Amino acid sequence: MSAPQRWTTARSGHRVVLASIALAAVAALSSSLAAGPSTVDVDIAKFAFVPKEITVAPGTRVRWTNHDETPHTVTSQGATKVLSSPGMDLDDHFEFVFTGEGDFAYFCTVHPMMTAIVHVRKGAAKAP
Ligand SMILES: [Cu+2]
Repeated sequence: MSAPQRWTTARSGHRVVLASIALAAVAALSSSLAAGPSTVDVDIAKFAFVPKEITVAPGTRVRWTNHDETPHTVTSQGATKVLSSPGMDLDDHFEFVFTGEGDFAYFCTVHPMMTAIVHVRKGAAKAP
C-alpha cells in the first residue's frame, strides 16, 4: 500500500515541475513581446495604401497587408530603397521596422499610381 502511494507522490511532483516550466515559457514569451517594437498596420485595398500617410515614432514596426486579389509591392521611391517588398498576394504581409527619423515615400511597382508615405518623428505618439 505504501509503494503505490510514493509513486503517486512522485508523479504529482513531476506534474508541478512541468507546470512551472510551462509558466516560465509563457512569461518569457510575453515579456519578449512586450519589449518588441509596437506595430502600426497599413492596409492595401482597392489599389490604395490605407492610410496613405502615417507618422510613427522611431522603432515602430509598420505592417502592410494586401487585401486585394491583385499583387502589390511596397517599394521605396527614389534612390533609398529602404522598402523593397516582394510581390504580395492576397493576405500577404510585409513588415519593416523604422529605426531613424525621416520621410519614407513608397509606391507599388506594379501600379505606380499607388503612392503613400511614412513619416518617422521622435515626437510621434507610440502605437498601442
Ligand atoms: Cu499594386
